[in-house]
Amino acid sequence: MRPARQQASPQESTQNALEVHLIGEQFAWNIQYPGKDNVFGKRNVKLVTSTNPIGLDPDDPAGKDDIVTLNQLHVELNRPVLVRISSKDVIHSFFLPVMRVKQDAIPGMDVPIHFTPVKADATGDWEIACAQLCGLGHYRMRGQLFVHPHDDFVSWAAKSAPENPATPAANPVPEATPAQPTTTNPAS
Ligand SMILES: [Cu+2]
Repeated sequence: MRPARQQASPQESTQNALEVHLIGEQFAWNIQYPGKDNVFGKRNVKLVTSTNPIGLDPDDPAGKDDIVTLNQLHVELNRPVLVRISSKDVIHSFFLPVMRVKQDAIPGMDVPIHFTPVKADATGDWEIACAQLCGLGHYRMRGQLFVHPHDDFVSWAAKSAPENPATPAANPVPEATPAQPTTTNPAS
């Protein structure tokens, strides 16, 4: 099969690139986009919660418009993509078979890789795999790559922009409801 990416020098490949941060965790890929202002909000591992998986700093104005997705990497056709890869816990490996791209995701490191998609596909059939045996849930650590023509990418970004700028995560996990009191009143 012909690869769905083009070969180019690093300089060519990162001009006008769409830059995203990809943060691996057991067992998912978190993806941060800089949003309309094109500036990434600061991240702090101490701020990581179930609703803020990448630890986006709520006090940083640059992060208010950031888009955070879970296991879904959306990119633009014919536009270079620069992915900065890191991990929250153990060593994972970001693997995009269709782009012939593979790079370890290492805690404490921020590793750039780039590719330019030259075929569009919005079916979700293009897999993001983890190519490092990273724990018991390794088998379910997979995502999808979507390559959109320019206009579709713009509308995806508009649709995915945080409606409430105070909510950093696009895929919040609901907090558990507090348990009901179990004490009984002996007088009743
Ligand atoms: Cu993994």
